Amino acid sequence: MENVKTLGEFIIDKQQDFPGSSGEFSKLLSAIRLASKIVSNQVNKAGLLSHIVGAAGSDNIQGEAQQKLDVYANNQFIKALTARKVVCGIASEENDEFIPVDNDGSYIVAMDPLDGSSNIDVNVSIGTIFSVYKRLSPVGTPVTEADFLQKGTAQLAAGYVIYGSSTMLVYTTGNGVNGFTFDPGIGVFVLSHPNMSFPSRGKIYSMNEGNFYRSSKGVQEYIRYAQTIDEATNRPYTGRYIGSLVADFHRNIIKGGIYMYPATDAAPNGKLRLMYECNPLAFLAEQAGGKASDGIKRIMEIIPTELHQRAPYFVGNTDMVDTLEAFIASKG
Ligand code: P6P
Repeated sequence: MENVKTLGEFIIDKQQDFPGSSGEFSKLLSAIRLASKIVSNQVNKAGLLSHIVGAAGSDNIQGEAQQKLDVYANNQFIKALTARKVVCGIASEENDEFIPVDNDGSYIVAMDPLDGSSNIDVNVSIGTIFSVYKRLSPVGTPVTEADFLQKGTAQLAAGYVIYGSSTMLVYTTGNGVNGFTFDPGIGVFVLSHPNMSFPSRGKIYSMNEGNFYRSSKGVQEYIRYAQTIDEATNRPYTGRYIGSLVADFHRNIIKGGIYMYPATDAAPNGKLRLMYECNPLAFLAEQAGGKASDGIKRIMEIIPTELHQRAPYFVGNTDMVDTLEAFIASKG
């Protein structure tokens, strides 16, 4: 394969970005790579494997019916990360408590193993979202909750896997964003989207507009602004909402846009989880020249107090998030 760089080669090439890391970080990313391939294989058959698809009969901490593929994906990522002995603890949307792994591990992983899983049965793209931190407690001791409750600005790496028309792994270690497409014919992820960045301007807004009247006046005013005809400012924008965060985010980072999940009267802190949805995508967004906010401040500056805490979330082109924040500042 001339001139094709695989994810494995890329990880090794970039290893020098982690001085002092004796390849542990590369092992962690390789574990995520492996689990992504395994989950992709099952997701692509989801319509066929009745034993995989459909509610698992259990609920997660959010009280949401767990789809069997949720449970399967969760187990695969936990197993792959545990096997590499570089992770001391894992926080997952599917587990009420954090999972202690290996006292000698140096890293923490927070993840949503299969986001958007309510879309599995209707064949809509879904995704995995992950975030990596250095532990705060001493190596060799048991992991603590404080190891997880770090600001998003402390992330070492973040990324997502989108299981769509093709499976892609997109991640950053703080030196830009790179996308890799899985080639099932040879079983490797190949670099297909180097140095991803938002276009200079965006005109897609992604929000469940069923929440319009449940949202603040500032959010309502922004939606009306997006719908107003004004050719000089490229409006009306285009509404696109898949109902799968990773799919909406991935489209917007490529085409330009803003994803919005505001606080509503039904969800006063918003719906999305800070640790394993908002922060990892915020890291990617900022590395791609974009912005991520809770409507008032930088999302990665929020000091977490709970593992599964939620936050209002606006992420995408900087100019679009700035405009949204201005409406909230003036209208509440
Ligand atoms: P709603 C999926 O459950 C999810 O967490 C995101 O992937 C998605 O963007 C959002 O919730 C959809 O929520 O309330 O619009 O159905």
